[in-house]
This record gives sequence, C-alpha cells and structure tokens, in this order.
Amino acid sequence: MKYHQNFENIISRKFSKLIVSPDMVKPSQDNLEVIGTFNPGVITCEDMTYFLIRVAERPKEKREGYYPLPKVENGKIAVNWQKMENLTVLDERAVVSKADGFLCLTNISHLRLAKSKDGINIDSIAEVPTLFPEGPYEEYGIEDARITHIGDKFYITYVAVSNHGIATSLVSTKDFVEFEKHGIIFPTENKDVVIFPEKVGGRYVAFHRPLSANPLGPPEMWMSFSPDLINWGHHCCVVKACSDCKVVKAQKVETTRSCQRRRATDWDFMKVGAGAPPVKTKEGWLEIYHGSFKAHEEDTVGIYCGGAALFDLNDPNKLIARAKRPILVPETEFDRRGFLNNIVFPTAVALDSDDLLVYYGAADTYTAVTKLSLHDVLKAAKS
Ligand code: MAN
Repeated sequence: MKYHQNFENIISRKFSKLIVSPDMVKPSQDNLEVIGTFNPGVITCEDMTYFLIRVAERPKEKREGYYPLPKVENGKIAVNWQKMENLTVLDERAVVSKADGFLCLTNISHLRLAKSKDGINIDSIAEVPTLFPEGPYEEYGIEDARITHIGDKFYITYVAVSNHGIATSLVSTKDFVEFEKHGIIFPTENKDVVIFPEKVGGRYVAFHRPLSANPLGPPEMWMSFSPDLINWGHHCCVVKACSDCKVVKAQKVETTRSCQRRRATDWDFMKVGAGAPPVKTKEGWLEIYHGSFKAHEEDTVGIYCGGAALFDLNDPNKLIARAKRPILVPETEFDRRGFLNNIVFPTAVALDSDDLLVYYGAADTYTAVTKLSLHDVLKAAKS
C-alpha cells in the first residue's frame, strides 16, 4: 500500500525483529487459543530485560450462528454464547449488543512475563499468566502494560476492562515474582498511562489519555502530577491529536467517536496516546507515542504509527518539539498483517548507547523491537 506522503517514515530503522508470536505462548486454558502476544511493557535492569506481554485469547470452539464472548468468572475465562443476529460487529475487537447497546470484547487478555538477556532474543516465557484479570473492574481483561523503574521497585500501569468501562490500574513489584496491587489510579475512561522514571520538581509525572464520552474533540495526551503515584492531579492536555491542526474544510470522517473537522491526511488526526515511559535526553524528555488515522473508508480501527515529542526537562508539561511526520510506520510484514493490519503501537523504549530500542505491538498480534538512531529521532522531533 502506498501511503500519503504525510504518513511516510522520516527516519530509517536500523533493524526490526519479531520477538514474540502467539505460537510461542501456551493458552491459559485448554478451550482457548492465543491470538495475540503484543503491546509489551518492557524494562531492563541488571543485565536482564523483563517483558510483560499482553496475551489475547479467544474460545477455540465455533458454533454456527453464535459468537463466543469471553469474560472472567470465578478466576476462569467463561464463554457467553450470543446469537449473531443480536449483535452488531464494531470491528475485529468488539461487538455491540443490539438489546442494550453495550460493547463486548471478542477476545480477552492477561499479562505474561518473558525474559531476555540481550533485550532482543527471548530466553523464557512464563507457562501460566503472570497477572490475570480479577475483580469487578477486570472482567473483560487486562491490557497494555507499561513499566517504569523507580528506586527499588518496578511500577506497572495496565488497562483494566469491564462493563464499568476502561480504566488504568497500578501494580508494583521488586522481582516480577510478587506483585502488590494499588488499584485504579485513573478511572474510566482513561488508558495509555505511562509514568516518568523520576520525580520532576518533587512530583511524580505521568501521561494519560482520558476519553470524553461527548465527542467535542479527539482523544489526546494529558499530563498529571502526584506526590505518591496513587493520587493524581493538576491535569493538563499536552499533545493534541493532529500535529498540523489546520482546518482545511469540514470533512466527515466516520469514527466510532466523532465526525472530525480536520485533515484526513494527518497521520495522527484520529487520536494520540502516550506510548513508552519517556526517556531523559539532553534535549528534553523524549516521548515515543502513537497516533492513528484512517487511510481508507474500509479501515476499521485505522492505521497506527509512532511519533516523537520532546518535553522540557524541568517543566514537563511544556511541549518543546514534536515531529510533523511519524517516526515509525507499519513497514514490515508483521506490522502490516495480523489480527488488525497496519498497527505499530510503541509501549517501551531503551537507550542503547547512541540508539533507541523501541518495543512495540505489531498488528495487534506480535511483540517486535526496532532500533533507531537517537540522533535521527531527536532531529525528527525538532523538524
Ligand atoms: C487501542 C488499544 C490498543 C490497541 C490499539 C490498536 O489503542 O486497544 O490496545 O493495540 O488500539 O488496535
């Protein structure tokens, strides 16, 4: 597929590698199949890289005229068989019940630990779930971990999905064996919460992505501050969807959310959300985030790319630069073909001397890593 020039990569990848695919992971129950191992939280500490991979599963059994909708009940994934005629398919991920208008997911996720000594080749993957959905706020699964190392602990944010909505919870661990749950830190609807690796001006800092039920504007990246990682406040919007936000003409773009008066050629015109916990560079806090757009009417969720933005080191809610074009577009076969095509969803980065290793979910199916020159990324951000 040829993209509009606004979607073309402005920098070249040094390499890309698929590192975890669904066939490498055992299902959590015999009646389920693993369809995705993606959007990993990743952190490197003392010569070991830890991955918390989102493992998406769906029921193996098929019944003519029915949809198997998974849900956690009594610590297990149960299947709710719903007549297809009573549902409207929203996209590959979700159906809507015609009776009450509520969404149900077609697959359900948990988090699984994998380890790697070199950060690129996986040495081991847990045989059973590491963090499994539990309680009333997680009955439709837990998704998209982001890991930040502060002091002697790893802090993990993840998305908790239930019929209460989509919220973000926090857990911490010292060893990836024992986990302490801290509950929901951003209530519904909020996701893409990533915590900065150190306090700035005496406060913890996080990006988050609230979603307004009233489509007054597109989903955008916000920032907030906390004395203790639990209580967050001083919220402000720091990155708006659409890097070049001029309105050229009223244009109706069907999304599940809104009709948007913006240019359909902007790579991030549908939404933006934080990706990886930011890294500290001489130029500022570097954030690799995601944005999405619809290239064709038939695209369901749209195309997801990675972008780069820089924030002031001492005053992080000050955006100092932002790349006009994406720095990562779906490029490899595994980015382009999967459960959902054309998705690059960055969730972690690691500095590797003069390079940046970017870990991401590819096509909502795989965990992948790519290497970019840090100099190229900073130059792109300032372009
Ligand atoms: C949303 C979330 C992510 C997913 C992307 C792309 O942002 O559901 O988990 O990877 O869409 O489908």
